[in-house]
This record gives sequence, structure tokens and C-alpha cells, in this order.
Amino acid sequence: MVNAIRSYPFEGKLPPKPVVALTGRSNVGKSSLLNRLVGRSVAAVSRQPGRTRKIWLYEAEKAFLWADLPGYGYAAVPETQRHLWLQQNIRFLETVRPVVCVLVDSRLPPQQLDLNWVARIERLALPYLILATKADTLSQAQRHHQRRILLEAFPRAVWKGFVSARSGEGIQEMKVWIYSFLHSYGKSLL
Ligand SMILES: Nc1nc2c(ncn2[C@@H]2O[C@H](COP(=O)(O)OP(=O)(O)OP(=O)(O)O)[C@@H](O)[C@H]2O)c(=O)[nH]1
Ligand SMILES: [Mg+2]
Repeated sequence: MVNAIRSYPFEGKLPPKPVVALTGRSNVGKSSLLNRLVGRSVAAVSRQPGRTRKIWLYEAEKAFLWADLPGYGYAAVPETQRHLWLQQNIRFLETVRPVVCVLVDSRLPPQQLDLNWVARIERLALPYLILATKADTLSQAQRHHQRRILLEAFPRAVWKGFVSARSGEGIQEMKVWIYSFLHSYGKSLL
């Protein structure tokens, strides 16, 4: 059972659970990954960047809520709209303080926008994972190459992994990792 609960800013109270947020550039595969993670097509997906226009929260796990965010860096919406999305994403990080999944396209070198986003997350002292998406499209050689690049570009990520919403690669590992992380993170906050 998956409840798409509400969009941010919230009305009323949220369940008192930590939040794990899926963030990244437009079209990197956030909503597709969310659907795979919860095992149902609850979030809208599109080939066109800029599909997700609000921050949506989903209640699918016992221990935490998932959040699916609008992407950053989509050039085909007006600058003012992009700015608004970014401001709202930042406010969400500041107020909700989620564990942040930063999705990066596994076929591309680290993008400046991703590095800027990670720098913001680090300034807020939030834990973040790097998830290299669309891994089903990579050859073994590309994967090897990309692994090295990601290790160098994001040394302070608490976890890194290849994921694919299409093949399911990395999904279970990622979930197991998040559960165990929240377990110890929750304790460390006490
Ligand atoms: N090959 C492959 N394509 C994928 C995968 N995940 C997503 N895609 C494709 O990437 C495109 C964008 O997917 P979305 O999930 O809508 O991306 P998003 O990051 O939520 O995009 P915005 O909401 O616009 O920011 C779609 O055409 C998906 O079919 C994957 O694991 N493998
Ligand atoms: Mg989306």
C-alpha cells in the first residue's frame, strides 16, 4: 500500500518519520526510481524534463517517507520558474532535513549543477548518497570508468551505487543501506 501523501509546503502534520529525498537534475530518473522503490507507478514519469513540479511525499516504508522533488537545471521553463523550484527545494532541505539521494546520470561526467547542489547539501550538513542512474545503459568498461570518476568527484557521500529503475539493479541494496543508516543515524541524534 502506497500513500502519496501530500505536497510541500505541507498542510497539517506529517507522520513523525525521517524523510529520504530523491533529488537531481531534471530527467535524471527520480520519479522512475521512486516508482521502482515503492513497487508501483505512483509518480508521473516523462521523457520531457520538468515533469515533476512539486515536492511529493510518499508513505511506503515503515521507517521513513520518500520525497520526490522537481529537478534542477531544466532550461526550457522560464528562469523565474526554475528559480522558484530551486528555492523551494532548498527550503525543503533546510526545514525537513532529509537524508538526500543525489541522482546523477551514470553516462555523464559530474555536472557543475550536481557539484553545486552537493555543496549546498554539505553546507547544511545533511547526509547524502550518490546514485548513478540508468545503469542498464552502461557497458562494463563504462561502468568501471564511471565508478572511478564518481569516487573522485563525491568523496564525502555516505554511500554510492549504480541503480536502474528499468532493470531493478541496486534497488534492494540501496533500501537495505538506507534502513541500516537510519537505524544508526536515528540513534546518533538522540
Ligand atoms: N534506460 C533507462 N531510462 C530511464 C531509467 N529511469 C528513468 N528513465 C527514463 O528517463 C526519463 C526521465 O524519467 P523521470 O523519472 O521522469 O525523471 P525525473 O528525474 O523524475 O524528471 P523530472 O521530474 O522532469 O525532474 C524517462 O524517459 C524515463 O523512462 C532507467 O533506469 N533506465
Ligand atoms: Mg520527476
